[in-house]
Amino acid sequence: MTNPGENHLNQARASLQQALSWYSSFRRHWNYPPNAQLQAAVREDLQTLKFSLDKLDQTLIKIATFGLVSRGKSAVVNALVGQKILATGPLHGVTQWPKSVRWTPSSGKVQVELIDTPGLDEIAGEARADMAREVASEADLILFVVAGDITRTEYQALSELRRAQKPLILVFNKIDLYPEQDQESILAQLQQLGSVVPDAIVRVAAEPQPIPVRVEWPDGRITQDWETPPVQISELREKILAILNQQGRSLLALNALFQAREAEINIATKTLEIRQSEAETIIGNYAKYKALGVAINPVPFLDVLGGTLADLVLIRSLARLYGLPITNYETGKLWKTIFTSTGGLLLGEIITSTVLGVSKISAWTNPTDFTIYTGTALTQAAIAGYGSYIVGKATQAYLQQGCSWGPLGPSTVIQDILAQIEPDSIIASLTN
Ligand SMILES: Nc1nc2c(ncn2[C@@H]2O[C@H](COP(=O)(O)OP(=O)(O)OP(=O)(O)O)[C@@H](O)[C@H]2O)c(=O)[nH]1
Ligand SMILES: [Mg+2]
Repeated sequence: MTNPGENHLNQARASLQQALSWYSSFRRHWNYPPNAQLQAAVREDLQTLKFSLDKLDQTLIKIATFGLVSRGKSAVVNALVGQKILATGPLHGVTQWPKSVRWTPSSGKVQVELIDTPGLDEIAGEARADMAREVASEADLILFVVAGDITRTEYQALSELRRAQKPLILVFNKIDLYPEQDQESILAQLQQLGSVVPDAIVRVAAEPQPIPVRVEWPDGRITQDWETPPVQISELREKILAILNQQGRSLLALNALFQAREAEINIATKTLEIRQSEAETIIGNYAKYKALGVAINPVPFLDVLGGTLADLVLIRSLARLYGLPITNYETGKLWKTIFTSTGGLLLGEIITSTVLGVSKISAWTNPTDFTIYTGTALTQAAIAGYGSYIVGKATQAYLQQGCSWGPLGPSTVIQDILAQIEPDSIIASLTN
């Protein structure tokens, strides 16, 4: 049997390759002339897709620390590596910029890059939020470091990461400062948060501080000495290694897909934005021709058939304008809109012919009905035109979401992978 992780990597690779070939080459040869503004707007997103694909082949796992100032983020990295590489200290803001440390765990199968970050509350306002988002989106796994009860800022950051579906271990550091009983009650509170699975909360003492001890000498003298309690990091180290060995590949695959999903949605959104006025012209034209056709054509059945066909052609034209794929994502919804549009037309035909007592056919045969005919035709034309308009709008929404939800689309593959993951693992907690 093939390793599920290997499978997940392959699925992610296929998804990203499809996206890249679709957006970078296919779109260029599409019927519409390339739009320079659009190409510039999506360049970065295409880069993201490319980087994510490259990353899949490197099997280098990125683990980032995260948390407020002075929680011991840098100390946790040092303790994991077993060397004091990064500066630590009691002042807030010791770490000013993200720093990477290579870690080759003794089990040897995976390469890890540990990324230490500045405290979330260190860099001012917007810049802090941006940096946080950037590091988070790059990392495959996050070590969220707290040191006791959590603050509102910590809670908000945790919720944000959860929304972004980031695999995360909550590291409760500085346990040397708390007696066992206090540790237990803090732990219980952290478990109550609901932002992390209980299994993903680990207690550590990354850089325990010396404590005063009383020394009683045989001769009765009493002196005071300082002793440093032992570092406690092995539980965290083992947990990380277990995750990497069992699910490292799935983590890589998921992270690449999360990034691809964001990039693809960005591309679709920007495309829709930049092609907006062209789209409006197309929808407007379809609405006009459909209305005209319905007004002139006397046979109700043909109205409905022709109207539906016109809607389908409109969908194709919009997909073509945007260069976005027509997938099977929520096609049901789109069909429903088409039926509403057609149904409205049909209803319009029935009402106008019963209320006005005349159908368009009789107008063709009986000239006296002609004025009434004009009213009927106008009403139906208006309904038909409006129908095209709502189909056009529904198509835009459908195309925007569709690229990520189609076959091999990142959202589809993410859902697939998460469905296969063992139910009580840290990754599995991302599904809900
Ligand atoms: N008692 C105790 N102190 C710790 C522990 N880990 C770290 N510290 C201390 O907490 C202080 C902050 O540690 P850092 O590792 O610099 O914290 P940081 O989160 O990287 O802080 P910034 O870089 O400023 O955001 C230092 O004085 C550490 O010695 C621990 O397990 N126990
Ligand atoms: Mg630091």
